[in-house]
Amino acid sequence: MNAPWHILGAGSLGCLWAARLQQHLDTRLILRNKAQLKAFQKHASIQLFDSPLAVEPSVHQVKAELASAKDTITKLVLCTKAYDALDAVKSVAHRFTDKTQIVLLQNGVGSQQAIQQAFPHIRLIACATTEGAYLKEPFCVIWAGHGVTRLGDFGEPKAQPQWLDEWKSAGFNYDWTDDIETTLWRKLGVNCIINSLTALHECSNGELTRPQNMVNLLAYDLQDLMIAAKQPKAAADLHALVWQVIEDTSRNQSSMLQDIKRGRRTEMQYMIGYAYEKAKQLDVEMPAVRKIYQQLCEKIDSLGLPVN
Ligand code: NAD
Ligand code: KPL
Repeated sequence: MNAPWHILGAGSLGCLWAARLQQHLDTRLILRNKAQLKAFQKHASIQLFDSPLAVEPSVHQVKAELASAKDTITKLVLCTKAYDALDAVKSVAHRFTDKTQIVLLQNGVGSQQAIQQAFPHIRLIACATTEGAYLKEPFCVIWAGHGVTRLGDFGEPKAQPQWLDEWKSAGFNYDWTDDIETTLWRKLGVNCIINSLTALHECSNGELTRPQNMVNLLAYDLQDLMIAAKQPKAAADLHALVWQVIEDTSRNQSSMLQDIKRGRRTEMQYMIGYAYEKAKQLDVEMPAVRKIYQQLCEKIDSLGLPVN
């Protein structure tokens, strides 16, 4: 009998992952508190709309529990925002064994290192996913964009985990890499530019053709940082990558703009904030990044949202 999958965080991606894994595998959702558990237990299921146009959801019966449960955790998918990631992992650490592996779905860079430092003996698998999902209501998820999840060992590359066969049988579109760090840095570059500028100008990704010059200046700065941080593969053709993503996602609102519009804390410190701090550490001059980071902090602060 395969060990169960534990999904920590019942937001958009957590509900999507739990609903899809549950179809083939023993899956448990770890909820935040007793109130959330009580709310879940009314239906004890997740509703999944396969696209924003889908009329009927599929319904998935999932077991739910709190972090304080006692059974061991072998395969954990961490589905919180980056700023909640470390505390969430700590909340279930009493259930880890020497076989525990954690799949990290967080956007940006920084949360993975924090978890690695706190849990150096746990196998961490980091992801960059283009899956898109949002909650219509609690435990009711719209699968807005069917994407691909690139994943790989955060730290020393090891043999591909056997559970990838389980993801395959659950219909996951994934792509294993031995160099997830390059993927994370490239995604960081894209997010630093697109998320920051769309949040500042309150525009769709496609409308970034207006501050075109700033897109290019930020890309030059970030390339300098990537070279200094010994990530030359991430720096290669960064401009072309960013313009390609702008074109491919032209009608999207970036996740940072969505957070700002909904009055929610952003993940800025794991995107442009990470780049800004890293540049200070490595003594890299990044005038465009500094300017946009400061403007973004001022805007977010003026909206009464946390800048950390
Ligand atoms: P979300 O805000 O919808 O969900 C996060 C959930 O985690 C919330 O329900 C929150 O209550 C829960 N949580 C936080 N701390 C917890 C704890 N200690 N115990 C239990 N639950 C806890 O976020 P999301 O949209 O699912 O995004 C998760 C991550 O995936 C983010 O880093 C995001 O940038 C990334 N991502 C999201 C999408 C998307 O389409 N939603 C796409 C790509 C990447
Ligand atoms: O990852 C994204 C985000 O919004 O967080 C991009 C690629 C910019 C798409 O909107």
